[in-house]
Amino acid sequence: MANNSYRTVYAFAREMYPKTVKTDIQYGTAGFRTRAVDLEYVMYRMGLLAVLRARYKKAVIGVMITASHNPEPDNGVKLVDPHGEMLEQSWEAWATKFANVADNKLEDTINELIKEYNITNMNDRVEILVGKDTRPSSPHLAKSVVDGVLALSGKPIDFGIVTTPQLHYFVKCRNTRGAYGLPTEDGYYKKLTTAFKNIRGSNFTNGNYTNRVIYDGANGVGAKKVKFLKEALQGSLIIDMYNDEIIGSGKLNYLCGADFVKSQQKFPTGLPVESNARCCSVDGDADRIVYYYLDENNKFHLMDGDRIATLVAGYLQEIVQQTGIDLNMGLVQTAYANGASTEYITEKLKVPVACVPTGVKHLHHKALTFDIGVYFEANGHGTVIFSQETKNKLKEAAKNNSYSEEQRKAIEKLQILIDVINETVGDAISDMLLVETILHAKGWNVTDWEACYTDLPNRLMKVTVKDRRVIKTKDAERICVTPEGLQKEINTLVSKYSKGRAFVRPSGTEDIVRIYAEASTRKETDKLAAEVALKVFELAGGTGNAPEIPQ
Ligand code: NG1
Ligand code: ZN
Repeated sequence: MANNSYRTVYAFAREMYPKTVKTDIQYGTAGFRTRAVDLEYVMYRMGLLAVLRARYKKAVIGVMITASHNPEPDNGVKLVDPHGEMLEQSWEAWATKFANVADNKLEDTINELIKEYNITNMNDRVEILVGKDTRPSSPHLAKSVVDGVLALSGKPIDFGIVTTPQLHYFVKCRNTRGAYGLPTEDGYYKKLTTAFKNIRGSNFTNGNYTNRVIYDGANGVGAKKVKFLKEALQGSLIIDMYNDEIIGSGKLNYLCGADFVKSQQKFPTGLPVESNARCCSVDGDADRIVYYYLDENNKFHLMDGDRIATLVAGYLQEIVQQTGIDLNMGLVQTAYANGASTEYITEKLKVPVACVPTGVKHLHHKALTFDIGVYFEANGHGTVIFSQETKNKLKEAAKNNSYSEEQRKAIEKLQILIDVINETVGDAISDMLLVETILHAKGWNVTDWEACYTDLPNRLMKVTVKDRRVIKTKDAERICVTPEGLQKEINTLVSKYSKGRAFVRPSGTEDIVRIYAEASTRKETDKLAAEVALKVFELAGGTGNAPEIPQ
């Protein structure tokens, strides 16, 4: 491709987007994420990579600028593949290479990729959809992406401020030529809310269910977008929104949002205290959601991704049974899923559960192996995927008179439900509509929902070590292979506690080792977590102060 028409790529790189950071960064589970001021050249290069990916796949590709639940000075970028899914793993390595190569090697790297994938259509004017969250640094960084796209003669289409899942949806809509929905924001709201209203019917309440939810927008895009959603819902669901200072307030994700609520296990700032009122929080790019409430004694109760997953899987299982169609359904979790949720779903609901390593792409991938795959991370990121074959079966069955009227009603309901769901990726807005649909159908309030099972107390800890890569794991991160002897020590500690479980793994997004523990009481859980943390500290080269064991 050493072609004069691409001179702009290198001129731009040299003059406008020189590499300003020496240390390497890595395209991880959540793309690139770091301080916004260090990202300009990375964005430009991701614009280039997106064009190459689009030419290789002969499809529309997305680029989303966000740092999700991170604080405001950070930003980040992730690429969206043709079906609206995360960037294929083999290209993550290319993304890393593109980001880290010296300015004068950028041309060689582009040529290397073109050669490796034999990209011959270098003149195709491929479309790249660009979206961004509400961070003040986002518009500027979006311009860098657009410049990268233009430098390789791609066609950037800027969708402005959108949620991450909306951009994934747009990409899928574009690539299916509208079969998945209209690739516009209005199209998105219309698809989701039409299905939602259709299932709900004219009775907005049912049994213990009331159609009002208190919503924490994390001062981000999730707040901005819910305003449009509310209009489209036409009163079928009342969303009382808080934490909706959108841009420049400096409060994005601060003491609020899904990550704060889940990791601190605390009620967020800015929401009214109302006993037993159903509340939910989304994160900074609205791809995660958790529910919670405060009881009469102001005690905080969390309904995290595991709860949502069990609610959804249980309900779908019921409807599938009513359809009389043989469909295999599975729930995908990670090792962070609360043991009580796994037990409830396997023992009580009899839905098979698969456990995969942390990271949405692993969950998504596994969910694709079922006719209906439900996946959720405990932190509230998840969705449901229906295979094309399942959709075809439903379509056929809906026309088939050998099914009873009751069965056909269930089939129709399932078909409509699919349209409430954003299958491309976890989507806080769509997940909220799904949860509300199920609670409405069951006539449940938040305490009825919680009564399904009792979470085991759990604790997440971090330990800083010299090099977190010394920790290697297997069996979906549940077993630690190195450093030698660590797993044996963990086993000994765990065996002292009733319902004890613990595992350790290196974080993919921070320079730390994470420790997870659960046991039958809070006191035991805290002790087990600290004991395991101390073993990690001792055997894996801990730095700083050693973890203290509570007495
Ligand atoms: P790491 O840092 O690898 O544990 C965290 C979350 C993941 C996922 C990614 C991407 C936990 C324990 N880990 O990964 O679930 O969401 O961030 O954002 O919540
Ligand atoms: Zn997010």
